[in-house]
Amino acid sequence: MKLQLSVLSLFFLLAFASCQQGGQQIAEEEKPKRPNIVFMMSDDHAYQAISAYSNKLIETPNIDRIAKEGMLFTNACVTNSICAPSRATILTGKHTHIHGKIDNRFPFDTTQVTFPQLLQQAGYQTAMFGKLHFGNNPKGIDEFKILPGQGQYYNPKFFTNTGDTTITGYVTDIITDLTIDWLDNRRDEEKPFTLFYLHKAPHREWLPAERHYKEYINKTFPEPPTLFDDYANRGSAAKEAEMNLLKHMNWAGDSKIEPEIMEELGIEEPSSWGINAHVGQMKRFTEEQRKAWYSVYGPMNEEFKKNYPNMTDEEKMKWRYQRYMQDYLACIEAVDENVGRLLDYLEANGLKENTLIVYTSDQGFYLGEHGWFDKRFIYDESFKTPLIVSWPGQVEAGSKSDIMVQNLDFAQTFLDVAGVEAPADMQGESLIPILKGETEKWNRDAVYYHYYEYPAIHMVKRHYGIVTKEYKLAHFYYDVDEWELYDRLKDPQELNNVYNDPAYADVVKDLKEKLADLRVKYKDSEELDQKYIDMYSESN
Ligand code: SGN
Ligand code: CA
Repeated sequence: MKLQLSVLSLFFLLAFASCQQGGQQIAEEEKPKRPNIVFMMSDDHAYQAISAYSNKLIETPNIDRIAKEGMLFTNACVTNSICAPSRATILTGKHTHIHGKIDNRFPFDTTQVTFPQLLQQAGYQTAMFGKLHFGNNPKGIDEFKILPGQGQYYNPKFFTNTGDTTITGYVTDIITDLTIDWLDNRRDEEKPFTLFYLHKAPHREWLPAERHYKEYINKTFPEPPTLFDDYANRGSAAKEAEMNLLKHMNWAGDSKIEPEIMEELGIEEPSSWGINAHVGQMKRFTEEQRKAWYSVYGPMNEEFKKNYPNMTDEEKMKWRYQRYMQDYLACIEAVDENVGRLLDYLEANGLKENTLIVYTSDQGFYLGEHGWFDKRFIYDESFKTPLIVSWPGQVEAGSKSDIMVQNLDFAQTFLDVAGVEAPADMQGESLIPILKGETEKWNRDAVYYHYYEYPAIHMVKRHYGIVTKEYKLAHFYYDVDEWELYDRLKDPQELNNVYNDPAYADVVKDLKEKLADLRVKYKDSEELDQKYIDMYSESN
């Protein structure tokens, strides 16, 4: 009898257990899987060079795929248009005066919380490949392979969790290989993931992949209407900035003119490192890579040598613009091809449905507008940044938003996607309401900007400002005290500073108040401006 009972109870026990298990299984299947996040960012990728924004310069069919499947932001911008500060803002969700990485040189206080740490703690698998340029290794990342500092285009070195490694080949292709290798071999299928796919290209000195040399060196691109800007009707900052294609771009380092030819022609490099950068680059090449380079860039040099003595300044400027665009856009071509490779991988492996994909840059860039290259200014081409986001089933395919969003908002957006509560001291807003078309939940209509790195390379003066869809008000300080106001709707090229125009007196008054409020809201102040000036002088 005893035995009979225990057999019976064992039977019930087993039946109960299996029933329980089945229930749990159903519950788990029903529980929606947390979305993956793929954050793609290129360095210095101007929105003018993405065909989803404008196809005047280049077709980028693969980056455009993200726009076709998701949302294109036409008014996305940064808080401080320079690399490392922007990256620190993205990771911390804070303005640069709060996280303290105000420029490329200041160190980042690594005790601060960055969003990957929070995602990792919440059970996300995290990985990062490419250019971080942050001064430190990332925290909260399970596996990383990042370029030291600015990184190299050819045969680059990488820092990894386990030591250094140098890989032969072209950086944009290698970063993609590393990314796909991780997805293929070390992704934990049990966990959602956050993947950082970070290109060095198209950062200066714009070295294309070998396969694009020939095609691009023969191309001619339309000139921007402000290529010969004389900076009239603006303040001293635009006039004094050292970003002019003719005057400040390096002939060897940037335009790829051989130092011997420069010497023969009596051309001097505007900055001392230009020649070294070029010579160093040529030395990095393998014998085969060097041959391929000279087979295309050699004849270009010969042609230049022949023509230069008879060129007017205007012709030189035009030539430099074309030379610049040929290399810059060839770099983008490789980025686009590789974005396509990664998207194909995600698609082929069923990883697109439940994944939020972002394509962005660490800031905008001048492609000859105002006669410039580089960034830094609050003016549109550097202030605005490309931002394209897809998330199947959540974001309407082919949608657009002109809401003023910032890189400040990324951290909270990703935490929101993952269902993780953002720390209260983050200063952005989750973009999820905008992405889901619930724009009535969004009420920010002005953004704050503050640039610091001065005096330094490119000599763009310190300034802060407020930007709305209609206006831009900026205060340049430190060695000047100048205000500029632009009417963004009437003067999209920002050629006329109307700060002193009586017709705009009310606008100025109103924006100055709003700017003061923003400085309070984001905890910026004259004391902080001064503190950063003092710290800067001490570090020099
Ligand atoms: C380098 C570049 C500059 C560029 C900064 C910052 N010169 O110094 O043109 O503005 O980086 O760029 S280079 O000749 O050394 O390339 S950032 O993207 O890292 O902020
Ligand atoms: Ca950059």
